[in-house]
Amino acid sequence: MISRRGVLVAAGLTMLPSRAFAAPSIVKPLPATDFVLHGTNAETRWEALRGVDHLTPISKFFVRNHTSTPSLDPVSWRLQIHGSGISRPLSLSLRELQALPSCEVEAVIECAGNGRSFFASQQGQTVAGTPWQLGAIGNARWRGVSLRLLLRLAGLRRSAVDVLPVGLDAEYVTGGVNLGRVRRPLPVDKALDDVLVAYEMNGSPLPPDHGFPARLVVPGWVGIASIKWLGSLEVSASPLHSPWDTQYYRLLGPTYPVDGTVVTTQVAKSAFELALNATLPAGRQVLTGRSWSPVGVRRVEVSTDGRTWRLATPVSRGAWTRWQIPWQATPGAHVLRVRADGQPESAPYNTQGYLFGAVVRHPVTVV
Ligand SMILES: Nc1nc2c(c(=O)[nH]1)N[C@H]1C(S)=C(S)[C@@H](COP(=O)(O)O)O[C@H]1N2
Ligand SMILES: [Mo]
Repeated sequence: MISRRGVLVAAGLTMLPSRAFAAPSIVKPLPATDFVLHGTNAETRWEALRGVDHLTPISKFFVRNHTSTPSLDPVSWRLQIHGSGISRPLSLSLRELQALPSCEVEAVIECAGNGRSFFASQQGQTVAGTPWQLGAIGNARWRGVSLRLLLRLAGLRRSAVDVLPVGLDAEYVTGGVNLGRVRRPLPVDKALDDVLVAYEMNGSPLPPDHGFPARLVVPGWVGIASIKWLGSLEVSASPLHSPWDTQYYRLLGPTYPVDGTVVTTQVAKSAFELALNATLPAGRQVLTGRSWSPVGVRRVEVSTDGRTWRLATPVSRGAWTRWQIPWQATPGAHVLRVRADGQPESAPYNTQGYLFGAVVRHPVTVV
């Protein structure tokens, strides 16, 4: 039998223990060609998606962990559904969950802070949080049970207002304060709309880093809504809160009410499948990229000259749109821009740098 190492050597891959690539909080390998590490998180490099099909492969999907990926036993795991908003508390094993009617959705998971670094680099504004470029997003096909069905099975009451999904990862301690398990209330209206309790990602069992054995997938909403390593759902007849809706994931700043406003849905964004400051050869290029918005993308425009905009051609459509556009590249420094459906020139400032939906200036050098 050939060892894994032997296979990798035979495949011409230089051997470094995979630990050398891994952030200690993340299980899967994180090769530097695919990821930029930020503490406990790993950002997908856009240049690593060039030539990649419509869905983000699990191996290239960004990871956002408040602490670390837990190791959960699928045999003893249970999903508990309880609270004043239901009449029949449920405790489901993974087998029981998988035996229920399932459905599949294609949805992006995107961090609310995706693009945050551009508040500083484009708008000169200081904001708190992980300085993501545009790689805190991935698109997958998820299979699982609709949350609507689970809530009906649990005897959802008319009086129910909020659902609080709670993760089984470690309690989150920051600045010496223990904020408890990662959890964030979801209004019952959204819970009954298109939310999934997913146990498969791109046809495989959910991988450890993405929520094994089950996670919420909340299409169109900021990533924090899609709680990983789901352990329980509290359904309540009175409003529920957690630090993830009172302290984080609120738009705070001079143009907002004192308590801020809660962040729910995402905004449109676009990215080239190129590194910032990439070097390209002169001549005819095909620029490629992807644009996405919770309401779908109709029109993508690209500017290569700092003045005029040309329509890009869609390559595939779904939870995001892949597109391409030819470009006759001349030697020198250029700034590329792309916008979907009227993305604005600037993003409204908020202290935690959420929802950066402005057009990103993408510098490249042609030689
Ligand atoms: N239990 C739990 N769920 C979580 C998180 C977490 O740290 N713990 N991070 C959230 C955030 S902020 C985001 S952006 C997404 C990221 O999902 P991914 O790591 O599968 O890409 O998961 C969300 N769900
Ligand atoms: Mo996030």
